[in-house]
Amino acid sequence: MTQTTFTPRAFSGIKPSGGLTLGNYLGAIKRWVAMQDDGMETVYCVVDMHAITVWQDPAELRDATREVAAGMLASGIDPARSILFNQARVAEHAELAWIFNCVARVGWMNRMTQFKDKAGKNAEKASLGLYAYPALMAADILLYHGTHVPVGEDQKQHVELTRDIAAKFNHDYKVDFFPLTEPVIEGPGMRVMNLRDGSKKMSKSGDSDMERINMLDDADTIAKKFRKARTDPEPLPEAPADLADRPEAKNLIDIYAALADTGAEAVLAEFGGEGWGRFKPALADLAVDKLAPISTEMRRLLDDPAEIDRTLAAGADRARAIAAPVLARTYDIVGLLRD
Ligand code: AQP
Repeated sequence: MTQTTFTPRAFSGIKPSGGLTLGNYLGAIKRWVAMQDDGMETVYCVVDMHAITVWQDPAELRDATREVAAGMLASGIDPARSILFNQARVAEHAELAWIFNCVARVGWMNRMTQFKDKAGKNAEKASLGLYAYPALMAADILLYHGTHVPVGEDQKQHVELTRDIAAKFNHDYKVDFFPLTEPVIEGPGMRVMNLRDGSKKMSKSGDSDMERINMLDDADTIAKKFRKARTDPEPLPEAPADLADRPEAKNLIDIYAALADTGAEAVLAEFGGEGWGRFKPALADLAVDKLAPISTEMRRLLDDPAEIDRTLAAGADRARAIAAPVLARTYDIVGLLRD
């Protein structure tokens, strides 16, 4: 079989399961903007159908979908250069996901650590959608023949599963139709941790608001959250290697480095050996400096939700123009009759 060469195209998404966090910004959106600015073809999606794998209040889901879109736009995603839309507007995602449900194996799904984390001890009561989520994610990526998927470290396993689904589909149907996708994971701050427990990641839907920085937090709230962020009694170390057993300290230093576009080494060159008294306010100032322009623009955009909806609908039209022929060809390959 000859190997098809696929045009480089990035796909990534964010679930509107709550307001945007600093984790979404540093782990995902910041790099999405860089990929767009590098001239790569980029497709970015508010993955609302993923959000409903756990209960979402309908009115809050609508608000969160617009907030996530506003966050992407305010951070520099340009709808003229990137395709930006919400998943529910392009029905091909759900249709291809069904086919992938029939390609993926139960054994593969059983190995997904995110399902185990999210379902916890109540796996029997989790929705079937939460379990099948990685097949929908594979459909999201492969509908656009996405070759690059810029995600945080936590999503790496799902991107690897996307490769497995593509490879099995190509093998079973003796085609070379879906590309084998690479996760793109790099740079400091790629996994932003919970401010109260450095062993957990910062999440939109965590129990306490104090454990995360929301993109719409004001300056006082950001300062308060960093001031109260958990640390240990030791001073900041001189070298990054000494952060290995200090998850909370490492997290704050990584956040500083990511916001300043530098590395932990440079941060420790400035603050190493000191207590937290100077570092925490400096971190808060830096965060406010970097995030305030984004939150101000987000608020401006959110004042006109109809305009956000128009932007998402226009993006969906462009997305469908790519997705529909890929789905049609998939139906043909599988042997599903259609008009
Ligand atoms: N804490 C994080 N650090 C680095 N990257 C992160 N991402 C999310 N949180 C962090 C990255 O953001 C992109 C979109 O993720 P998502 O919001 O769709 O899904 P999630 O990772 O399940 O996010 P949450 O906030 O943890 O959602 P809830 O609370 O609803 O379960 C991805 O690229 C992700 O890596």
